[in-house]
Amino acid sequence: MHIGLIPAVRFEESSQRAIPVIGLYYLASYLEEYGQDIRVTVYKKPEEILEDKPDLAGISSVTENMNIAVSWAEEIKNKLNIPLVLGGNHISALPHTLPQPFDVGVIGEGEETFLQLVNLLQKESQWYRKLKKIQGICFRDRDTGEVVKNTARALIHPITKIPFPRREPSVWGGFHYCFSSRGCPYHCTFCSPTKIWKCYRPFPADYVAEELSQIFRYFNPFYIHFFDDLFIGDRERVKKLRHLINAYGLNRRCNFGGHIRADLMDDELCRDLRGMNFTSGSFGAESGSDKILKFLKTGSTSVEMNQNAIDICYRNGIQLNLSFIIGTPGETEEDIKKTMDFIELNKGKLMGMEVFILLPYPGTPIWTLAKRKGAVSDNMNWDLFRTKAFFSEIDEDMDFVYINDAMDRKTFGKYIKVFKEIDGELNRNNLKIYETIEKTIPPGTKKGNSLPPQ
Ligand code: B12
Ligand code: SF4
Repeated sequence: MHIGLIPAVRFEESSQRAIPVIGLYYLASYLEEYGQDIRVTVYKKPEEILEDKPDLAGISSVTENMNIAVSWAEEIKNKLNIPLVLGGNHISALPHTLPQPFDVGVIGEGEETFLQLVNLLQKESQWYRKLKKIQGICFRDRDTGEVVKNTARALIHPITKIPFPRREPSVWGGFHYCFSSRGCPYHCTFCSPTKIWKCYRPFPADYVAEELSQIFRYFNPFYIHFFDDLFIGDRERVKKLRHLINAYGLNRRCNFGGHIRADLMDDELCRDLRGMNFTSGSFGAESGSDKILKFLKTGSTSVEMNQNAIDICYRNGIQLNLSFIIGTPGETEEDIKKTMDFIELNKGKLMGMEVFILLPYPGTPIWTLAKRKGAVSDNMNWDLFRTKAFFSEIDEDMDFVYINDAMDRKTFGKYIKVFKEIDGELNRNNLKIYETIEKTIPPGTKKGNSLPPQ
């Protein structure tokens, strides 16, 4: 069976098209490892699917790209009439909203569920009558037209059962990243991935070191990014990984970076990180106001902890990129000014920063709050979740879901303008980063099924 996978992206945004969506390459390697007679192609453009005519198409989508996912699905259904599956953060949070013309939605961790689904399709011509048997999906009942949500599937155990994601030279040329864990043990009120991953599951250090070595054999990069929600959630593992990275000699060949947490940082951890040549970290400082931080991070961090972490990283030579959130419910001008002061105070110690407007992503406590206010609904226009990857590109009059009653939208627009300037000043060199990544991808096969040499 030939399966075509594609991420729903906005092609006009370089930040969306430049970095391969690794989840689809995990699905590809899992299906090819554990399935039979399955071939998976990851496509970039829907036209490639129409031309290639796979037996099934799967689309991955985040909330802001759902309108794109639906329009591609409609075109594929009309022209090829093949089964269509939707996966990713959005449908995992709102499975009962599975839009037409998708047949099935995969909720949460996708590998095992998708394999079971594909096995069913391979065996049964009337597969749509047997979907009730597959845990972890939602589907449209063909008789009633209703969306049915099945019982949840347990997370894959042991996690080492998951093969490394497929890495194709035609798409993996520019920027190298991996996941050394899935999930996060914290429960920030705005965070949507926790819904998918439920708990923190680190891959063992030897698994991670092996994956890093594979990346080296294939690409010999000078930097590898751990895109984990939280790279440092298990300190013992950091120590083991430091040891293995040194034993493999990888620390002499490349730098590493990834997401950390302010409350977990101390000198000893920094020494272990530096010991593996982990030289750049990022964490969500979110706000300079303790009141807002308490609301966003359920009391797990404070302004003092953030300051402490900045100072520890600075003196240990770990370069920091901090992210901030504005537009939180209850945020007053006084709160937002505290964030500006915090940035001003620390800008000399930062490598860069990111600013985000608080969006009430489905599945989060903030979504529930926004729903109570009537600001969002299950069948709303998902384009209203659209902002920009780079804050300095945001238009202050842009239409998006705004849920802060403590500041009117016009005044907030004024602060968007101010933060654009702050962001521009701190990130002067970062704006073109995705264009640069894209240009370094070597020209390769159009459909990219070939693997690099072992
Ligand atoms: C790495 C990353 C990026 C990278 C790479 C792009 C990518 N999507 O991989 C970059 C920086 C480019 C990026 C950009 C964006 N991102 Co981003 N990103 C992430 C991050 C940190 C990890 C994603 C990941 O690879 N996870 C690991 C893989 C294994 O998991 P997965 O993708 O969820 O896939 C699994 C399942 O979901 C499922 N699955 C997924 N798709 C499908 C499809 C099918 C058919 C099936 C069967 C199963 C299935 O199976 C997979 C394996 O288990 C997440 C946070 C997170 N932890 O999820 C945010 C996250 C996904 N991003 C987010 C956003 C908003 C964006 C942007 C819109 C930002 C912007 N304004 O430009 C763009 C959109 C880009 C896009 N391609 O859609 C949000 C989405 C929230 C939401 N509900 O919509 C997240 C959750 C972060 C957050 N703010 O909460 N992102
Ligand atoms: S620490 Fe980061 S990944 Fe974890 S719940 Fe908070 S925002 Fe999400």
